[in-house]
Amino acid sequence: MGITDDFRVSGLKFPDGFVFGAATAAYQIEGAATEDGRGPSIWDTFSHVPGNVENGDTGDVAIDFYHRVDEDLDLVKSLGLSAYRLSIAWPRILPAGTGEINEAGLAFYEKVVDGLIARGIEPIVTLYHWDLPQPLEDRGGWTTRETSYAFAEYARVVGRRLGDRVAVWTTLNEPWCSAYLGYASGNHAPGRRSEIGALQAVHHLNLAHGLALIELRKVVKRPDAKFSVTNNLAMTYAADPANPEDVDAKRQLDALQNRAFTDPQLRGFYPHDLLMDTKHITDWSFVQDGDLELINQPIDIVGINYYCTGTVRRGPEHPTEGTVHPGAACVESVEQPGPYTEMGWNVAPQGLYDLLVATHEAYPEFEIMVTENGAAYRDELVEEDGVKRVHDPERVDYLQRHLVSAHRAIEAGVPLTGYFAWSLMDNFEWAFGYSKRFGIVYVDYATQERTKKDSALWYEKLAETGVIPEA
Ligand code: IFM
Repeated sequence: MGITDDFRVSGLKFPDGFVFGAATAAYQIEGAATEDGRGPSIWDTFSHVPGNVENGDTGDVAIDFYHRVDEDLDLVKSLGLSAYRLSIAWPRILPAGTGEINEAGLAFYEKVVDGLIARGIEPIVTLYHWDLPQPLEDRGGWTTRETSYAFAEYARVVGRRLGDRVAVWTTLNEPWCSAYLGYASGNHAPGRRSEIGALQAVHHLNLAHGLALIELRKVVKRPDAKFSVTNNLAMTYAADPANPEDVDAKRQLDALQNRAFTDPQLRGFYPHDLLMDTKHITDWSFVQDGDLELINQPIDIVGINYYCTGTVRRGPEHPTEGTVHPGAACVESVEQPGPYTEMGWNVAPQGLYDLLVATHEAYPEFEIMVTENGAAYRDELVEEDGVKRVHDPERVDYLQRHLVSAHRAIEAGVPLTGYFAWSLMDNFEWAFGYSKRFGIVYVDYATQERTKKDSALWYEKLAETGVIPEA
């Protein structure tokens, strides 16, 4: 599936009330890593180990959001966005992961949330976007159930403080990354390489999600608050749909990437094929009686982060030590047709449509939001007649095509109610450090000056009119 002009369309109108927002995450933007009582997270530890992050970059300062809240929220306001998706840093709230509460951390997020509300912007809060308190990792991290219970404690503390104001509570962001990149391939913090550890992490993240929802529902006071989880669901195709081996490779990856999360979260079971495909690694006895009922709590919104597609075929067995997916020894990825973004990810708007439709078909009762979508490109700041600008036509094109895709999904009956651009501003792109720019707003890392890129101006028009502008 290459790219065609089929998605280069303007003039389509989104339904009234459709949410146009932008997303960020705490460690990627805040900085102030040791200020006001914040404890260390696994990303502080990981990024300080030479060789883990490109250029030795860390989130110590990031884009200094911690000290620029008003300026940055004014920016969100000036873009006309009706919602802002942020994440809360667990180690700012409970520096040791459990126990003592850091009042300054709660006060900081209260300032952010109140600042949004004062500007007429809905706060959409994610509790876990990968910054696990280091003391919990030292006791086993996501390979132990203690971490799931610690997460519930943290959710209760935040929910008690902000539960009268937050519009949408999201438990986890992309547990696929936390489990497989964190514990199988080791590309992300905490940088472990253990197939069984990664599968334990899958389960304990799911358990954390359910336990947190139970606590949140006890303390959240805003009557119209909604509850959700965000998964980076993968849209994977079989290289040859007529070849049962390739179709089976796709099924296998779908179980590991998607259903390992959505089935327990939304249906209360682990897929039988997942358990069979991984039985040489574990008997899953870490799933205790009652866990699946705890995980399968009611939610309102299924959040989906989408960037690109994958295609797989059945291949010869390869070593799985250090690869991303435990138990997928005979699954081979096929190169995707371009164009590609700076991440090397293919631009595939049809994939977003297919994913939204497939998710809706599998889980029809849930409202869906695209909680992240966007692209990294090599942006350059230029000065024209004394005005700073960033011309990023490829990103405008990417956003237009994916919004057209989202619009088509709505027309096909998908209850899609919101779209969040990743990201509001350039920021710390995990193992890539500051080398990849995803923002619709450019950040000059030397001065921390923010400049709206052309894509921000384009998105602003969309937010204002609800109509997809010309690219
Ligand atoms: O930057 C990340 C974000 O933290 C999670 N989703 C994918 C983005 C781009 O890689």
